[in-house]
Amino acid sequence: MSKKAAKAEVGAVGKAAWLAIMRSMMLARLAEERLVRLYHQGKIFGGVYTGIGQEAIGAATTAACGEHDLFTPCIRNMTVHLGRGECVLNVFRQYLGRATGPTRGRDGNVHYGNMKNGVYAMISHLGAMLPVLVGGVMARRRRGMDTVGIAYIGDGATSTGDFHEAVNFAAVNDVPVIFLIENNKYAYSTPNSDQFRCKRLADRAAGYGIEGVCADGNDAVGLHLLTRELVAGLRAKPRAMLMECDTLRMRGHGEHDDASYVPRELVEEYAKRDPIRAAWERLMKEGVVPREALDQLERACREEVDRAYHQALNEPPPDPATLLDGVYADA
Ligand SMILES: Cc1ncc(C[n+]2csc(CCOP(=O)(O)OP(=O)(O)O)c2C)c(N)n1
Repeated sequence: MSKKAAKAEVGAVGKAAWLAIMRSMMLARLAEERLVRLYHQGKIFGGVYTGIGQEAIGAATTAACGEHDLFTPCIRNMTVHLGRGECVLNVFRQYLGRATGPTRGRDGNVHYGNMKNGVYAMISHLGAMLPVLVGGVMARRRRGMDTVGIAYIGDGATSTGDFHEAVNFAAVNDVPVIFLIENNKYAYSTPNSDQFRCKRLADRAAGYGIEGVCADGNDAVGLHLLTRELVAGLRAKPRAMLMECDTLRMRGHGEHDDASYVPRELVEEYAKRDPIRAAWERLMKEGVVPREALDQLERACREEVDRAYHQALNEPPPDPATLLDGVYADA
């Protein structure tokens, strides 16, 4: 595509849509940076696993979808939650174990979702959410909805049996699901070279008889344009596909991990391609969103994160008398 055509395409999406994508990314970055500090102060219940450096993927792809579409996020997908309408206040409630949070102060802090937003609450078992999403999309389509699904998984999760079963089943039944692999090069400390022998994970698509595409996971603008096209294609002709997004985890597996096994040069290379800065610069350069609008958005996001954190902090933890609520079926 020529530079002129690419510019026209970016312009056609419109300022409001780009600002919404930027908002999801900025809110997630600011909220997660706050969560990192809180973790090291011992104020978080459980670990803290962030998607810092990977924000573009959830933000750009959810924004390309419709009201009835379905999503299964993983631990690095705060921008999937926010992109589908979750509020930062609920995020802090969840991590601070508040009774007012999505899981009412119970369960792991990443195990939340909201079906009103089409977002399933994840469980941590890698690959386990993939067949759930395939079934969810099939169920909605049988009810006459034109639902498409996006399943987000890491490179490591592609080595599970669940991944194979879900992709093969969706392929055979033409279920419109994008299996989106966030290849951030490591599954905890295991590098790609110890995980698979194919050149790209998207190459595996051929074995399932489906299409596989590769994308730059740090380029929110390119990723959004591509996903709009793919989602429209899947609605027109339902089918499964693999999408591999190249990215890097910019922190440890969780905050307990210093990631000393990741070469410094690799981290430096991806730091130069920070997804928020890259999108900011491109949108300004293309003349779609003026600098003032982005500056203003950033200020608003900082205020929102600050307000949400302080409000959540002042809310109550679960009442110990409710400990067994939801554990056994009520008579
Ligand atoms: C079935 C299963 N095996 C092992 C684990 C432990 N575990 C949690 S995250 C993780 C690494 C995940 O790597 P990847 O899928 O590449 O995602 P990333 O953390 O890089 O985003 C492992 C091994 C698990 N949760 N589930």
